[in-house]
Amino acid sequence: MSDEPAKIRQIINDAKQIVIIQADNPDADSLASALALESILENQGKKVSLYCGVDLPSYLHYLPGWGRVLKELPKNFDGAIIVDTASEDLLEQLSKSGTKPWLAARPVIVLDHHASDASISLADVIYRPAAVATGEIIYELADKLNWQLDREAMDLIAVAILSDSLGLMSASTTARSIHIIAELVEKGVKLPELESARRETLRREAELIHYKGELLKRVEFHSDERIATVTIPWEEIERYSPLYNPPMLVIDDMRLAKNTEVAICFKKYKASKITAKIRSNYGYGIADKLAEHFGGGGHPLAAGFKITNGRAFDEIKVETIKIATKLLDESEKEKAGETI
Ligand SMILES: [Mn+2]
Repeated sequence: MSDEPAKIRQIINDAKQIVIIQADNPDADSLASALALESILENQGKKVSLYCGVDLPSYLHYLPGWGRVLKELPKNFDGAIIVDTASEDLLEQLSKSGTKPWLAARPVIVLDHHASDASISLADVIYRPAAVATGEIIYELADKLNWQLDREAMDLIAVAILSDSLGLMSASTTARSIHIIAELVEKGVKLPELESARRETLRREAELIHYKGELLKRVEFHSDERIATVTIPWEEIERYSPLYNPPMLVIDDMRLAKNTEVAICFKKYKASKITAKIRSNYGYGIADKLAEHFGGGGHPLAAGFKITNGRAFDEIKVETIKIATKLLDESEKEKAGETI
């Protein structure tokens, strides 16, 4: 057994009250992983609480148990597990609320599957094996550490894996991810039930249907239509974000245009904060390099960056398109080279 699982076992064995922490960008993998761990550890007689510094988006409310996630870090715990991130930037709310020192004083485990060098300084164990989802890591850990999985935990792990792997179709899905889903089905998980619950989440408030149309009308194409951009101003972030994250309404449609390989959604916040969400089509994986140019990061097909140094939006946008064009040119040249 590599070192980390043994250390994780030790910390869990010694702890009586464990808090499970999600980053400030919760998604189906982080929430389902947190709830699966809650079920697993409670069955071991632990007292478990769940924390996330921001409100869980309403599209996650189909997962039973989301309502137990607290927005304030509970005071009493003697062990913590941070799921689905190893980046301190994504735990800003803990810093803001002044509760971060509580973590520094207790053993902290990080379970994450994102390829990055980020590391949380206050973590005692960072366990980051190659996996398509944090749910996959929990399944493998349960096997190594002899944790019992009940049906609830198995359902949640399946939800986590299927969500982050885009239904087992993403680039980082491995044969092992598919095997795990097969094993879960053998043990009684019913995928059609999970899928029907998830499909309920695709239903949107009626006003979002109109808003999506507005956003699609505002999409701009650049560099021979290879790049599509859309910009979401603060008023729209404020109005629609509680219902749904605006870029996610359109980013996949944007790169369905025939010549488009990269879609970029800018968000303009108050106080000159700007964020960009980048999605590349398969075969044109430049998203991470584009994000890194601006100090951000991610995967080749999905990445993002944040600007807070007051640079003007128009300048950022022009530079983004310029760098994206250069990266696409390079990747096309590489491909041409390969076929010679
Ligand atoms: Mn994840």
